[in-house]
Amino acid sequence: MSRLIIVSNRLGNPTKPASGGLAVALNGALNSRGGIWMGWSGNITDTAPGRGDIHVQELGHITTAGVDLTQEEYDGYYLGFSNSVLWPAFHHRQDLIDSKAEYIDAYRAVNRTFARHLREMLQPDDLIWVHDYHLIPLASELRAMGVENKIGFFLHIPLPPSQVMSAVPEHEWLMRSFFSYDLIGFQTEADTENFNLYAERRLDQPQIEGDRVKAFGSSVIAKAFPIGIDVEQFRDLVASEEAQELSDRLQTKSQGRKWITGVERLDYSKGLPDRLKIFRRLLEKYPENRGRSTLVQIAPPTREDVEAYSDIREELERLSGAVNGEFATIDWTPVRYIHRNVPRAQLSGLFSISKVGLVTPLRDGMNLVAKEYVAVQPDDDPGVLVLSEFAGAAEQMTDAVIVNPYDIETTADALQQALNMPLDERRDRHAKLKDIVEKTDVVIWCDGFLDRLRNV
Ligand code: ADQ
Repeated sequence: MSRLIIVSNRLGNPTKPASGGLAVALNGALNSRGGIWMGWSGNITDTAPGRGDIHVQELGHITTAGVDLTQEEYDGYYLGFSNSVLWPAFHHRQDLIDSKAEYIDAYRAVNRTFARHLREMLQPDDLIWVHDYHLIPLASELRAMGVENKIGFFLHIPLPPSQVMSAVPEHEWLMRSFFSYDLIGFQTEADTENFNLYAERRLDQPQIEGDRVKAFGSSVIAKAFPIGIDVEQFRDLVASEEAQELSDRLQTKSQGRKWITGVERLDYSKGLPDRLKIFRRLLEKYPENRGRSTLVQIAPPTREDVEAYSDIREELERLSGAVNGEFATIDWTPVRYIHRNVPRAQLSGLFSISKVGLVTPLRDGMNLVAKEYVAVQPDDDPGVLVLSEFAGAAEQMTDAVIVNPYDIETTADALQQALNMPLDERRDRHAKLKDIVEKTDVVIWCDGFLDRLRNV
């Protein structure tokens, strides 16, 4: 069996129990085939830009290779082009693009440094799998160095329509670099369609045959591989003492109360201010929820060095303060806002007793929280998933209560409907959602992508 080479911005740590489903799946795939995981070491050094010292560690079947970045590279490649240009544009927030000429240079240079290190470690039949928007041009850099191995790419975030993509500086170059891969995986059919439409509208005489797109004298397979979660691992968490202890405590406290839960990084794509407005509207319009329904919003900090993130924390604190100021009573706090990471066992416990999982991003590649929430609902008395139509997950999870989070009024109505949904309907929706989550778990996703790549 050929070795597997994973390349991602963040380096996984195979020695630690992986906390996220993705890390578990990738560690599993690497362990069974043997291989290398290459990524940024997490170190910022003051060596000359482009040198990118590499730290190689052998851990059983797996070799990890961590590449250092200089401050300049980190600022331009990571904070700059990846998170101040591509992230906002790919989440349809062209207004938040903050582009400087040196960003794209640093982005190219870091991709070249990764490619240079990788080429030195490669064997002819290694299978290479590159992850996410930080590393789109990696394959074209490798091809320019003569690498002929099969190379696949998976985009974890959405691919926007061509009109939005056009806002990205040098988008033709970026889109062209996709054609150096053998296989590109997107989260949804909609993303795949956006890729094909861009090719049709903006490339010179592309040919699209099934899932193969030909242009620039090369061809690539573009296909949806919706990512899943590690269902078993998440269910084990909910059975843990830590999770049980928390859910017992909450249930004792919540006699006759309903918990509504939202969990995500504090990112503008996740629609957090709108969520608080939706909850406030629920309390205004359906006053029977006062004293009864509590929104637990967990939103740990993320990318605080990027300017577009600085306002959102303040806005969220202001909004949650305002809702609590207006509606709280001596013995009831409407919003519990936690701006920290919470152990995953506790998250699973909280999900399991929440009557509503409120997942309302304005744009999201997939959204794993929606799947985690469904995975731990009790079959006999399940809660209801309220899901934004703009999360990739909505393409698969059609039995959730699907909402448009920009429309505060109808989403507040949908939340009220979810809180009062009859047991039969809840069970029916839950059974269908659970089936989808189980049938498309992360191991199936990982094997599906690699099988296809191997057979391209
Ligand atoms: P993210 O944008 O990070 O991922 P998501 O898919 O929801 O979004 O995954 C977040 C993960 O972090 C979940 O497993 C969640 O439980 C965990 N998490 C969130 N808040 C936490 C907290 N406070 N404490 C502990 N754990 C927390 C990107 C894309 C998504 C895509 C994934 C996977 O933006 O659209 O689904 O990659 O491809």
